[in-house]
Amino acid sequence: MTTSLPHQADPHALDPTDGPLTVEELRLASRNHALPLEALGSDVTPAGLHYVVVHFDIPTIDAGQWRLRLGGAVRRPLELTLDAIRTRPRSTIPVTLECAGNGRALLRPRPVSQPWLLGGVGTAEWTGTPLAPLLEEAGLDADAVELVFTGADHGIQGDEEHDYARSLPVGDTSGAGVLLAYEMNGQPLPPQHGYPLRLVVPGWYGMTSVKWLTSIEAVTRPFDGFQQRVAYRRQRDAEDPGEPVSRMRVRSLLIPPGIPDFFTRRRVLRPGSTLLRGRAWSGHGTVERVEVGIDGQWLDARLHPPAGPFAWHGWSLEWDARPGDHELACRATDTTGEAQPFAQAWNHQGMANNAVQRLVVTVRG
Ligand SMILES: Nc1nc2c(c(=O)[nH]1)N[C@H]1C(S)=C(S)[C@@H](COP(=O)(O)O)O[C@H]1N2
Ligand SMILES: [Mo]
Repeated sequence: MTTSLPHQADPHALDPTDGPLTVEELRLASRNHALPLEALGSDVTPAGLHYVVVHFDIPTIDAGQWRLRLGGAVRRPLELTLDAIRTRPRSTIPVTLECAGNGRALLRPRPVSQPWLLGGVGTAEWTGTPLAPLLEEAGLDADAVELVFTGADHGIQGDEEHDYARSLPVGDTSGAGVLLAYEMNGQPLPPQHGYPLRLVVPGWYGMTSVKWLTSIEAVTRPFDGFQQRVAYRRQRDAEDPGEPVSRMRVRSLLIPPGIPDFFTRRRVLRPGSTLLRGRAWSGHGTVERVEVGIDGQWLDARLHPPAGPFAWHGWSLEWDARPGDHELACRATDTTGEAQPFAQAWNHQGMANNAVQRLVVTVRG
């Protein structure tokens, strides 16, 4: 089936061309690594291939001394050891997390921050205890509106010194799958992923899933910490208060087929039958369609069932590759009817860019 979706041949679509990267971007990029796109091949991403974002420094935490405090607007404040958390009801859930800044470096002009191309995403099996029963035990006050989750990491951003902290409306904290996680893929959390305990909020961009969790505080007014009030907003410019980002927009990615050139990463493949594969996810509803564009001709890919309700779908499409250069693209649509845009609306922080991925490959015999 061919549809009339636009074809924008742009062989340089993946090159951030808005000037050279700054040394600050290089420093961030070498700390915060991406998922190599070939790792989209597995349902569950090995921990070492999962993307990482750390705003400040990775804290060193002695799990024996560590405590989780649950307080604020609650009737029975709690203080829990890691052992106490580990003996609570336990669930394991595969969850796709994506950084809200994924795709930032593809915007022009390029917003200067962690310069993600496309790999700010991954799916891990998180094991932990569901948050909702713990909140019931603590007994939220009737006027609690949000929970504030605070991490042990501390630093300065936008001239404000703070602990990394994010809030979630009370209504979103009891969702199925909201976990206090102490294992990733069956192992204790690695230091960079939040050891000994992190929050995991399925469906939301990654900033919500606070790592190195030390406290949960129920508040009766919306939280106005830096990571809430200033960061993670879609703004026209620095002065615009903008809109907060929350759930992940529908997105799909293609595993670059064939073999890469070392330096340019340009792809080369042999002619003939080629299985194009990738992943698709959405924090709104679920993915119901993935189309693959081959030189502007769009075909429906086969959607594979996800490993769980909060994990990405696999997709695949058989392609008879003919010699020459070809532009490949993929585009997902979710059950709310949202589809990926062909070009992203620019915003100041480079948030929530879910534009269609494009890749030019060379087929040669
Ligand atoms: N305490 C703390 N939690 C944090 C962060 C952080 O810097 N500090 N980064 C957030 C962001 S922006 C993302 S995208 C995810 C990344 O999780 P990961 O590194 O396990 O992939 O963690 C979130 N939780
Ligand atoms: Mo992020």
